[in-house]
Amino acid sequence: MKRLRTEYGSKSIGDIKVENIVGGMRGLKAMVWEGSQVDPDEGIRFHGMTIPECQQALPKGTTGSETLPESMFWLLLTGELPSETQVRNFSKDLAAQSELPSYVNNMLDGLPKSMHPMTQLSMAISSLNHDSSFAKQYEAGLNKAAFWEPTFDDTISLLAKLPTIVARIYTNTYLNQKPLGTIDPNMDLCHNLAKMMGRADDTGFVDCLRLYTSLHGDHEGGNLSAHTAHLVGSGLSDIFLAYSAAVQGLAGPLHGLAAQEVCRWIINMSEKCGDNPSDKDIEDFLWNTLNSGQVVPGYGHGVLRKPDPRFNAMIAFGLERKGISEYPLWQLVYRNSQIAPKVLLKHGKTKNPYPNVDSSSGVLFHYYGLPYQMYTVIFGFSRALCLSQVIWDRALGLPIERPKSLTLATIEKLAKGG
Ligand code: CMX
Repeated sequence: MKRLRTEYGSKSIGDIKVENIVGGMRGLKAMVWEGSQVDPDEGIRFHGMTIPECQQALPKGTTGSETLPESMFWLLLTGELPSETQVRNFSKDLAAQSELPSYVNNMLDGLPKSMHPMTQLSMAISSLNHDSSFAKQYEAGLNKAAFWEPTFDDTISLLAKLPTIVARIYTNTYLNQKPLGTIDPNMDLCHNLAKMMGRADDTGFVDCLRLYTSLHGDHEGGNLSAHTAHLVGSGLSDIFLAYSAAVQGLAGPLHGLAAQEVCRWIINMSEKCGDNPSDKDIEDFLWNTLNSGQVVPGYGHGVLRKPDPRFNAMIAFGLERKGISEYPLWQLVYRNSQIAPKVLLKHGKTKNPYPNVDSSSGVLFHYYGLPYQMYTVIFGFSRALCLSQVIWDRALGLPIERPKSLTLATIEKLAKGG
């Protein structure tokens, strides 16, 4: 980074158009992000590796056949593939830090069951700031060169505790009881999450969690949740504050909440059109949504211009499992993915008429019996993998983020050459 700064600091690698400014900063190259990069046609690469390459190369669990999010975090943070032994030890380190302080448990237990699980998630994460190693060391006078070290410790602590938080939100809200199992100190994050939800014996569910969590963790830096973590973190808020803000962003229906919205929308379709509707019925349902001024959830993307390879990976997971591929709602999702792009193209607004990551995930969780408001919470567990970048932000000493804003009148003046 030092070399880039000194040799190329004043070089231009693109210009800023008015459409970038008024168009949600689309396409503006404005951030350093090492772990992953998204190509509009090809989709995501994690340190240069495609999803199938990662699925092939990254260590899996001791049960099941899917990649562990621990492996993905290791790759994102270090740029290297971990060995199986390294991942097993990492899982054990995480399991050892999984217990929640009693104040977090008490707070979660006291929240109304009607409160959206995403609000509960964000509150629990934010409250962990009470024990932030970074916040404490900063207050005591921490050298800037060492910022990354307690940031790393806080990130590991958060990753370790997220399954415990998610399980407690689930059992409190939907089962009216405490988590159903305890952490197995020798098992991975997703196995332990399923165990605390009382579902460790369902290996399909555990594998679905592993695949989902590995793939949803990072999607370069500009997406709303990752960018929020990076932005809030740039002011040296600790990881818990930065990530709780990211989770608030993930809770928006145009971003992570789409996971639950897709499922609600597909259930509406099946209620209206039946389990086995004709292509025409599906088209009519799509037009009905569009003509009433709503978006088709699970379609479109700020960067991608082809079907999302994460969508393809989750669909492949369903196709390989007989029970899922025969599940009526899953079949609707699958058929809709072949019809919706044609309708959206005809509608002529969205730049990307293809399914995005949220299109297929919700219905898989529905198959495994999860209430739909939990889908984005699992997304929130996964997206924490992107905090690998905030550790790097601190190691690289990146400054507080502060882009320039302009009034409409100034933009017009500049555009006219004034
Ligand atoms: N259905 C209907 N209209 C859509 C659409 C969809 N799925 N996707 C985009 N459009 C519309 C936009 O609303 C916009 O309309 P206006 O010009 O009237 O404002 C127009 O098409 C152009 O939008 P775009 O440039 O193609 O898309 P954006 O980059 O602005 O937005 C996204 C991207 C994802 C917010 C948008 O495609 C969308 O709302 N999709 C549905 C919600 C969704 O699935 N979100 C999850 C995304 C993945 C994630 O972050 O988790």
